Amino acid sequence: MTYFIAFGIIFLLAVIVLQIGKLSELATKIRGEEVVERSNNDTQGKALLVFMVVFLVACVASAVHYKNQMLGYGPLTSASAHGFELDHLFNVTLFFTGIVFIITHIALFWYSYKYRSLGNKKALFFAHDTKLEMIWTVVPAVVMTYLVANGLIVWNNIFPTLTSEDKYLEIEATGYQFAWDMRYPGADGKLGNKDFRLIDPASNTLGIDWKDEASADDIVLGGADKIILPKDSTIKVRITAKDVLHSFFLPHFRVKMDAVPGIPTSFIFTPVLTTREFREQLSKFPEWQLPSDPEDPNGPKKWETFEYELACAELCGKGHYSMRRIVEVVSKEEFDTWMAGQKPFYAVNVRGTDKDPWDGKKLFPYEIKARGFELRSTVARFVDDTTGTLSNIVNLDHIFYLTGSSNLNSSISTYEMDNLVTLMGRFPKLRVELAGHTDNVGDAAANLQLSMDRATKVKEYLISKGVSPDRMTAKGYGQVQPLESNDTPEGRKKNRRTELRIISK
Ligand SMILES: [Cu+2]
Repeated sequence: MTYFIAFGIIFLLAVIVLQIGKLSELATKIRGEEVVERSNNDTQGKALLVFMVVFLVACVASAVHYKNQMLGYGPLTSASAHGFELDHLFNVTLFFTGIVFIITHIALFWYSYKYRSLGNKKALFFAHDTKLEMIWTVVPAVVMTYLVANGLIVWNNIFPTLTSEDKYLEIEATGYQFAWDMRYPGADGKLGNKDFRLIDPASNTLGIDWKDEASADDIVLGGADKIILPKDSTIKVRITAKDVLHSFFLPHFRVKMDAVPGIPTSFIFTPVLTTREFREQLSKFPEWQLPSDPEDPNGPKKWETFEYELACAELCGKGHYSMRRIVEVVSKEEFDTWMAGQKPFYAVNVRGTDKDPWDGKKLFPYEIKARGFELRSTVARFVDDTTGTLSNIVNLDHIFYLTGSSNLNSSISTYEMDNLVTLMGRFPKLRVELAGHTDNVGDAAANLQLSMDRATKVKEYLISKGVSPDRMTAKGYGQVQPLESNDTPEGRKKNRRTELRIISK
């Protein structure tokens, strides 16, 4: 309805303008053409002068009004180290172009007014003025040279070259229609290799090469997760794209770089304000005290709901807008805690599947470390326990045997047993029983013997590594103590196991 009324008003206004035009045409005929033309020139010249004043005042007023919502000023200072330099460059450029803007607009409208034709002046023939030409050539040339030189210096500063000695966190952003996949290097600090031929839409959208051991602990954050970054750490983002051009844009960090399929680009920056600190900075300005949802005046304020964001700055298709991601900057300690809680993509999605080049039989250094830590802390909890409620049994679920044999199957078993050796050294008073169990497949008596042989195998390994035989016994329980039902393959797999039973601590 509003649109209909607005359309009606515009239509009627058009009719009025048309009628006025017709009237002035008639007036011209009555009063004589020249007289009317001069009076029109006079009106137009004065109107242009009024327009100039209103326009320039509006420009300045809007700049003042919105100053606290512009990047690089007041609350929205740079959240990254290099951004301040960039903002300075921007402000210097704005200063010079602002002067030119005001001077040219004043000149444009002032001369239109001053030389409006009133019939009493003749145009001046003005061929040439060397001094004037020198001024309008030299002054812009000097200013431009200054701006360009400044720009080159800043460009060089914000694109440093990192050497292997520099400490930095290298992460990877892959843009595609229409999201970003982020990859973090995991505990080893290295991103694994990629090969586009390994891309599989179901199991490996980035084409990560699992044969590269550096890939094993890589963490992949899908489209909806927050991107977490540590404060005061140098971050190098490796930027790529899978389909069309995208652009990796972090406006609050003054980071922007094209993501080009086939040509990796990168950007190095250092966040200097956590999300919390940036919100505090915003909270000091009245514009950010308004409710973030205008419908809910008592709800959270704008500064409270502020988030850094990643956007795509290349119009890449109809879902372009949905490439927005929230970025959160936290302290280094919080970042490390967050990182420790992330599950490597390989461990969750690849290990043991038909895409796993290691056939599920490889533990990576970070996992061996983590497993050793897990074993030791479980035992430490038991040793320190005074309530007597904790179980004395630890399942050694990383020890595998060949089917029907006491021979060990994978190198993972060796790592698990090496961790046991460390454990026995760490807790010198510990006396343990190594308990073997089987599933119910086959003959019970044979299973009892097999479980005994398996437990003995582990004991012998520990003895060979220097653990005293007096501290360990090996015992086979056969198939009589299943953990789960033997009716399913998963259940049977769980029942075939070796346990560490703590006898005294
Ligand atoms: Cu895009």
